This record gives sequence, C-alpha cells and structure tokens, in this order.
Amino acid sequence: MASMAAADVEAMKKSNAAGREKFMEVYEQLKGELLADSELVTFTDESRAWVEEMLDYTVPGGKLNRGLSVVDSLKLLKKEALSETDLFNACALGWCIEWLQGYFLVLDDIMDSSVTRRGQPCWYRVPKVGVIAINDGIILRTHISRILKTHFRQSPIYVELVDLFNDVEFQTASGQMLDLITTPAGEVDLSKYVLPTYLRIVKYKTAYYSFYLPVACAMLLAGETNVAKFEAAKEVLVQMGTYFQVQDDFLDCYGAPEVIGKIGTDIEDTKCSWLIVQALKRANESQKQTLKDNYGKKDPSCVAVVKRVYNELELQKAFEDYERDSYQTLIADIEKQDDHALQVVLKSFLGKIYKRQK
Ligand code: DMA
Ligand code: MG
Ligand code: MG
Ligand code: MG
Repeated sequence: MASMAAADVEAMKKSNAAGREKFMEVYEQLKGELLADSELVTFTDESRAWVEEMLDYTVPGGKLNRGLSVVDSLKLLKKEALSETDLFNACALGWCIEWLQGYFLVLDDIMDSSVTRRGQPCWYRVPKVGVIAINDGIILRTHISRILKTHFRQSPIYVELVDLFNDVEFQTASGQMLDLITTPAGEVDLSKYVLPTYLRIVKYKTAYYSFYLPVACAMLLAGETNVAKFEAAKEVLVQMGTYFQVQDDFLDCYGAPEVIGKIGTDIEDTKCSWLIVQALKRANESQKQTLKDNYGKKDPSCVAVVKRVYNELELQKAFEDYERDSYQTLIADIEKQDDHALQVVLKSFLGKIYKRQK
C-alpha cells in the first residue's frame, strides 16, 4: 500500500464510496420489499413504521465490512466487470449477512447488558422498546429467509445458500451459548479461562459468520462448486475471525468508546476475554487473587483494579506481539492457497482489519 500513488489512492476512495452508495441503494430496495410484504400490507401503518424504524436503527449503521466484502470478493473472483445482476445479488447477500449481524447484536446487547452500540443506545435501551427487542431480533432473522426467497428462489444456488445461512446461524448461536455458559451469573471460576476454551468460543460466535460467510457467499455466486476450495478458504477465514475477535476483546478495554461506538462490558460481565486469559497466564499469585476478587463486578472501582493489573502485566504489548504474529502467520497461510484469486480475496479481507481501531 505504501507504494501506491496518490492518484491511485484517490481513485480507490472514489470507487469505495461508489460501492457503498450502491450498497445503500440495495438496502432501501430490500427494506421497501419487506415493508410491502403481502402479509405485512394488511397490518396497520403503525406496525410498518415500527419495522422500518427498527430496521434503520439496527441494520445499516455499522462498518458494513461483512456485507461489502461479498461484493469485493465477487469482483476479485470473477476477474471481469460484474453484470448488474451479479452486483445486485452480491449486495443482496451482503445485506443478508448485515441482517444476521443486526439480529445477533440486538440479542447480544441484551444478554451482555451493554449500553451503547454504533454510537447510540442499544436498541433494547430505547425506552419504548425494552423486551420487544427480543421479538425484533427474531423478526430480523425471519427477514433473511424472505430476502433469500424473493431474490434466489429460482436460482440454482438457492438450496446451497439456505443451507449455508442455516449452518452459520447454528454455529453462531452455539458460540453465543459457549460464551454465556462459561460465565454463569454470580460465579467467578477463573480456572476455566484458558486458551483452548477461548478459541472454541470465538471460532463459533464470531469467525464463521463474520469471515467465512461473506467469502462463501461470493464463491457460490461465482459458480464455485469444489467443496475442497470452500474448506481451504474456511480454514484461513476462521483463523482471521479469531484474530478479529481478539481485537474486539482488546478494544473492549483499550478502545475509545467514541471511536468503537460501544462501551466495553467484558470485565463487568466476567467474560472469557482474550485479555483475562493472557492476564491469568502471566500473573503471580497475588495478582491472580486481585483478579479473582475484582473480576465480574459492576463496581467501577473493581473494573479499574482489573485494568491496573492488565497494565502491570503489559497486556497492550502482549496484544501488539500477538497482532504482528497473527498477521505474519495469516499471510503465510494465505500464500499456501492454490487459487490465486482466492489469495487476493483473503489478503484484501485481512488488509481491512489489520491494526483496526474500531
Ligand atoms: C459478539 O461478541 C458475538 C456475536 C455473535 C454478536 P461480543 O459480545 O464480544 O460483541 P460486542 O463486543 O460487539 O458486544
Ligand atoms: Mg456483546
Ligand atoms: Mg456477547
Ligand atoms: Mg466484545
């Protein structure tokens, strides 16, 4: 990247902005279709207004990395300019992933007692919403099937797509379960917080839906049918997803809320976070006792004590080392892939998240 001419950088920015604009147009279209659904049209204006407000609040406000990467990946895999239909299909599947993410986040914020998301109160914290957010999460989930049916019912890849989304939803919900049952309310058993447990949680709760799913969608759109290629891509993408969740855990403690759009809650929630796993690995007996006494407490002074121990153990430095090593390992693994186009897809995905601040 360092060698790119200023004009190339400008051209790339312009094309990214155009891509984002097109992507947002497709959001408006999909939303319009859902609101004009033959079932929903018999409902009241008030109910349609609720769905519209809920969608605008919970679906398009993120970084859109996952959704946009379906489009970017398809462009790279096709090696030719995309037809209008290809572009639309990639955007529609990209939005299905953003819908899936919106659905999981609405429920995740309730379960994690989070306060803000994407720079605004979590949906369940909006006064008129509260526990209705649970059903709104389910509504978001059902929209995915409806979008797939409207736009892919006649396509030869329909069954593959439905299967893929079902599998990934199962994996993600299972990961959320692992995340939640590792930290039952009121119990602090730090002996469970070891790396293999951590790696299993994050592979399931984050890596499949955030990394494998967008690339698998693009591969299906590009007409790929070779199962071995999906498996090879999955292996690298799950590693990349793990690295991404380590960043998320790091930013939960060390990120600026105004930049990441959310206030961290992992220490209060007794989460099996990368930071606590690393802290316990490095701590002496007295530091371990301090962590045990203060981890998982809502009290801000306890949270501050945990952060002080993290600093004593130089976890920021540990993270920087991890980040550099992961990047190098990932690049090496990507270069082992047989398919050159897939290498470019994977490198471009990695480039988007390396050293991210949000
Ligand atoms: C989130 O993990 C995983 C899913 C499936 C939403 P998290 O609770 O660490 O995410 P966040 O930090 O965004 O709340
Ligand atoms: Mg959360
Ligand atoms: Mg969570
Ligand atoms: Mg987090």
